[in-house]
Amino acid sequence: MVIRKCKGCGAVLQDEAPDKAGFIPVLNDDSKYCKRCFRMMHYNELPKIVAKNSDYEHVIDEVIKRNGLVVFVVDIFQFKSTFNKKMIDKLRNKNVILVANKYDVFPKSSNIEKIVTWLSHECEKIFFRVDAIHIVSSKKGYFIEDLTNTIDLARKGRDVYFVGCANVGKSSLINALLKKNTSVKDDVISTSVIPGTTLNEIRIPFFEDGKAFIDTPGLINEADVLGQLLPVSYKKIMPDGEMKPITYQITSGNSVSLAGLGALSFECDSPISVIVYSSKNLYIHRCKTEKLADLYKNNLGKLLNPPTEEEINKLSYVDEVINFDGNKKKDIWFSGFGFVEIIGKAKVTVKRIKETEVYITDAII
Ligand SMILES: Nc1nc2c(ncn2[C@@H]2O[C@H](COP(=O)(O)OP(=O)(O)OP(=O)(O)O)[C@@H](O)[C@H]2O)c(=O)[nH]1
Ligand SMILES: [Mg+2]
Repeated sequence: MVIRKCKGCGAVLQDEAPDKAGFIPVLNDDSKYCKRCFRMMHYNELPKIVAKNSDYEHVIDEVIKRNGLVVFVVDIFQFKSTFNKKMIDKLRNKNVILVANKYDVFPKSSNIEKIVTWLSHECEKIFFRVDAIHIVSSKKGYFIEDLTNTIDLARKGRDVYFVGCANVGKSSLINALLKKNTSVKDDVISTSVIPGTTLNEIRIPFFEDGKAFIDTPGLINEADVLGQLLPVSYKKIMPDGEMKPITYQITSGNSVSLAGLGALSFECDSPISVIVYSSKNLYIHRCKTEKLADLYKNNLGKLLNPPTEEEINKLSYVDEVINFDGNKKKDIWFSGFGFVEIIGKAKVTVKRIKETEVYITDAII
């Protein structure tokens, strides 16, 4: 029998096990999408079966052995956690185009050339050579033509592989490329807010020479805040449109709470500026540092939401002290839900969910 794969997630179609990947009630020669993908596409249902990192490893190692052009997709809103070391180590010595997706969530006023320079600097710092850097929005279709042109030039008769962490928008990017360059109007590959939507390699013939776009499962980042929360909170954390930065003039003894996902407490000799870049659905709150512990004790899961009351029981927080010398504007990146720009000299106590990470960079904006 010919093995048929679901066009939405790449799983092998089967009509025997409803709880397993690739299930379709009636399997025949016309079958295209499994029940899971059909329900995601037509009823906006979230997938219950998701890829595991073993699926990612299995596919990516296979893909990397082949002689293809690699499009390494990162999420610009979660740059530090999706510019992932494990991914990078696998991609060294390959032909790589770095694509920073989700540009639509950045403030319209942000300077795209400066961001490209910033990205190339981040690559240089770790000696990661890329052939080109592109900033795009798969959702809005921004700069997809420019990326198409670069792929055409760099491909040299090869297939094009889309790789990266889960949820960065690899499948959305292929859908956007198909919509921009063919008569396709609707999404071809399944996408969702749940990390692990794509289950296996998906080959989409695209080029006249028979070569294809190839989607892959993403590496699930264990340090991402999503791993600590339930799907109800995901949509609040991911910006659904342009971020509206919130600027504070901060003096010593002030704190800023980022919903219930973390907080920053400041000690500084003179006032500093602090700019929070996150989803506008997150409740950002300034208070006196001496009140922060009570705020978390009394309002976590309520005013400070996410996390929801259902999620808080399994969460614990840790404090980390970071000193800023004030010579350069810096960003503190929280894995999964945004970043905070610090302008000035300060000692900052960062409260974060224990399993998640924070990263410091020069300011991106
Ligand atoms: N704002 C915004 N959201 C996007 C963009 N591209 C993708 N998304 C959203 O990001 C989430 C993940 O998108 P996917 O395309 O499923 O990501 P993926 O990298 O294929 O994820 P896996 O298959 O899990 O590895 C979905 O909720 C998308 O709607 C974008 O350009 N802007
Ligand atoms: Mg995908």
